Amino acid sequence: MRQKILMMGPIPAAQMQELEENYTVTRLWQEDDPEQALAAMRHDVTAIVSTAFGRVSGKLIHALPNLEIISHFGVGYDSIDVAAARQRGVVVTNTPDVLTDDTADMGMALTLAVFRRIVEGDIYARSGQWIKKGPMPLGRALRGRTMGIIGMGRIGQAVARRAAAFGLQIAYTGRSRKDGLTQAYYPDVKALAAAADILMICCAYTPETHHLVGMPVLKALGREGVVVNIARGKIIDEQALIDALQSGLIAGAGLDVFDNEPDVPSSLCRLDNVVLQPQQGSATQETRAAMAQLVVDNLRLYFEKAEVLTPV
Ligand code: 8YV
Repeated sequence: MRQKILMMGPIPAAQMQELEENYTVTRLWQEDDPEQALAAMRHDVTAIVSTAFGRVSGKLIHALPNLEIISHFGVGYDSIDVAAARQRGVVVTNTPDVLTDDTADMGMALTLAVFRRIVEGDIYARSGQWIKKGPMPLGRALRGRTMGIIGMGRIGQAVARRAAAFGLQIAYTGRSRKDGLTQAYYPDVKALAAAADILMICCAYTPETHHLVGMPVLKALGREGVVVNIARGKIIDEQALIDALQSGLIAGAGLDVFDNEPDVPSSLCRLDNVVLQPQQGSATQETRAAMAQLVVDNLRLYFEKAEVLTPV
């Protein structure tokens, strides 16, 4: 009998097709009445494919008595109640490594965009302001500044390698000092912010990192400082960030993630000193295909051999 897969959101077409060829797939986000669809199939579902945008709650996990595996499309799995999955013996997998480089590239792209005013410059050139007003106001150089990285995991380290090539000094914070890393370690995020010009957020979203970057950290970062977030919106206290940007307490921000996606606060959209992206860190054709393939391969291996490639 074919395994029944509950999909919480879309993955690229080629891997979607592969899933549909091998399993019975329900696209929950396209159901007219998702509650009713779930109730009708809850005893049949053996696997969930989840994305960052469809929460896999403990309630959902417990409502599916034959669920065996959650194959998540993404490296960050804060949208899944992993404790509830473990309690039920449900395997959870994610997609690390394949998205590291693109996400790190986004961190540098946002940093450069803020310092060199890339988006403002694009608007200036397109809108004819260059002709009307002459050269636009100057940006700021990156070289010689210090980047403070919150979360020196795979993505944080990939950002650090890129930042070093741009002439930046690196410091970091995290749960502990990482063996083999020579960059300055700050156990305290406020001390890191005080030492940094750019605060680069790369850590996982957990109860410990909720609103980790709030007003005290932003004050410590200071008037020349820039915040870049390529991790999760809720790591920043968004209202504090907006207040700090509006009042000039910090110089700017590059944001790929927000507190209540896809709703981006209009007060952020009105600011010139921020560059915004609709969660594009892993959003290249190559990386999304590799992530989706890992989702499919984890499922296949699990159902064939009770093994997985990338367990959480
Ligand atoms: C999302 C991400 O998975 O990997 C993560 O944790 O946030 C992204 O790569 C992607 O937006 C698809 O949901």
